[in-house]
Amino acid sequence: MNIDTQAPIAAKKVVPHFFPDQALLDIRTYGSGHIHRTFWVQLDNQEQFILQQVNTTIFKDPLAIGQNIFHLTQHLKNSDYPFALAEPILTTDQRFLYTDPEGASWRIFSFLHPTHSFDRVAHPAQAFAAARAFGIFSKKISTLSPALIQEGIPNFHNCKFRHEQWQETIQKNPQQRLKFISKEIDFLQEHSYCREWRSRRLPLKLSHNDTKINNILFQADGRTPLAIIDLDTVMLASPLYDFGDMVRTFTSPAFEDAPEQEVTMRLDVFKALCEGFAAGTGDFLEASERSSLLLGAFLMVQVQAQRFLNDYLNGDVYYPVQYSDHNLVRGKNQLALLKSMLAQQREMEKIIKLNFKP
Ligand code: ADP
Ligand code: GN1
Ligand code: MG
Repeated sequence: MNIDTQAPIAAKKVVPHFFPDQALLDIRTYGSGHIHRTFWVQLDNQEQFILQQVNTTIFKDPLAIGQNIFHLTQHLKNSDYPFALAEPILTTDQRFLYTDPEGASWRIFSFLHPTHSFDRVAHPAQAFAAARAFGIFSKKISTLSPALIQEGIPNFHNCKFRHEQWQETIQKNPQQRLKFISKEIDFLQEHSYCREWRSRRLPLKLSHNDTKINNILFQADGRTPLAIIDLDTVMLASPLYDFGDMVRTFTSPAFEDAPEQEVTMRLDVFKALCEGFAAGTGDFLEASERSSLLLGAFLMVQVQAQRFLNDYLNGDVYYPVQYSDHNLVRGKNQLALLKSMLAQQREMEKIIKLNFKP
């Protein structure tokens, strides 16, 4: 037995509720997602799985997201979908979740391997392939009835809600950290895209809503996408949030928590991203959406800066941190990206027009 001591005892106790006839051979913490606690497990018969403790502070109804994932995977399996799917594995009593005696919710997925996930984009070809894959995903899930999907997190990409949350935190200043971010607050005051965004009243479609580069699994070559994962946030929203979140996480050469000096918006990666998303979505985007892509990108970066800084002000209760200023560094990183985008917005607009005909 080769068991990671970092893995909590609770995680080890979960496995028999899914696989009563198999002993646990190995368990290790896995991946770099911010939300759930993810483990890789191997059973005595050598089979491997992904075990997750669902973050129920954030996803208050874990069963609802389990049902969503079931509907999504069933639908995609019947839709000529070209990528693999992380299949939910049921408990011995045929449930999506096992709730342990402490009330924690656990789920298991098939382990997709060999796969590689990246926390930053290495080159334009990777951006093209990932954006095309997310585009295909959007198009394929658009034929699933939205009535089957429950809202995992209310107001998730509602920028008005995020703005109000931000104003309230600034006013309360619960950790007395406001004095450290006055420049950032001023910048965000002057660069808010929410009003303009809301005035466009764009259509709502089932969307992924968390198109970070590490939510797509690749072959070792880093160019061939194998699977889109992390389907917890799929819900009705504008597909431009997906475009915007790709711009946010693909175009910077630096990790999301790298110092701001390392951040820049790489235009060649942006171009490849646009080409890939256009190739994947085909005629899926409407004219009103095609003309709002740039705004969507600015909005997503602005809101993510606000979300990190909001968490910093709140004392780091949402995003896990490794040191006390971690969320501040992340927030500054996003603002540096926004500044680099502002400096290149004409070129970005030209690239969008070339790829998404008005
Ligand atoms: P979070 O919501 O915390 O980001 P994810 O579902 O994205 O959780 O999982 C975290 C990481 O674990 C992913 O970025 C990926 O590297 C890895 N991972 C998750 N599910 C699978 C799977 N079925 N097969 C292989 N790797 C996976
Ligand atoms: C979280 O779960 P993960 O790590 O893929 C967050 C996203 C943020 C992102 C920032 C449910 O994504 O919205 O954009 O961190 N997911 C949730 O890195 O809040
Ligand atoms: Mg994730």
